[in-house]
Amino acid sequence: MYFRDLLVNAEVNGIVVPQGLIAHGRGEAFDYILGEKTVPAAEKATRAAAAFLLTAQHPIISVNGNTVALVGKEIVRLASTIPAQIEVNLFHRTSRRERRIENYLARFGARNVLGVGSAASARVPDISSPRAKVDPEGIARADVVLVPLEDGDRAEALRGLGKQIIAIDLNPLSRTSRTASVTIVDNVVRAVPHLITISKRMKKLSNNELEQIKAKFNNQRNLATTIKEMVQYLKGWAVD
Ligand code: PTJ
Repeated sequence: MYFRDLLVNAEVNGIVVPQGLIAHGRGEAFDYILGEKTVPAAEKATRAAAAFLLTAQHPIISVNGNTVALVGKEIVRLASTIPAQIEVNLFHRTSRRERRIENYLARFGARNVLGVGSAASARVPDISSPRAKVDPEGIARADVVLVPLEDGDRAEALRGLGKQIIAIDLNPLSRTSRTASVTIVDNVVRAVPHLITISKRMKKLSNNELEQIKAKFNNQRNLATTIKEMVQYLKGWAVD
């Protein structure tokens, strides 16, 4: 099934919101400019992301409707690989959607999904959207949070709380991309399976080696490289 159909079906089933379909279209436009492939800068960011996740004390994978519809099964596999816990955190929050997402993830073996219903009893300060509501056992006490398809406000607020943020966002110019500690500029449908493969491989590295990968990574520089890679790709089309 094509990814668009997955999203449309998930919208009918109450997992994705209509706004999620618009967000996906925006993502697709950036994906064209990447050549619909994982560019070297994304490869580098994926290694850094794996290093952050594997050395975290309390890593959390934050999911929304689009992420679950596109890579729900892979998110559950990533959570067991790291290991990390999954928390539902929605921009357009309703308890019905939260439960649907929880049940959908349970099909792939997810247990104890955080952030559902009254479990999201803590608040991230300085966020006006329902994304402020977080689980005291999850994002509230996390040191590293993976946020696929995020909005800039929460990324900034979580950084402000001293957390390391790993974003997956096809737009290298977005506030989320600019704010995160590590931004993987790639489509979640490629980025999450790739992150699983890389994390499995990097589990064999020592703590010291993982810390070195983290220390060497510079997100702003890597985003600049991504933009150069996009320009390079476009230049390939601009021949007379
Ligand atoms: O499920 P909810 O209620 O939490 O709502 C989720 C959406 C996605 C609707 C909400 O978070 C939203 O409105 O997001 P934005 O502000 O449109 O940002 C989405 C970002 O994700 C944009 O920068 C897109 O380029 C990017 N994006 C879209 N599809 C993908 C993507 N990045 C990676 N992979 C994709 N498939």
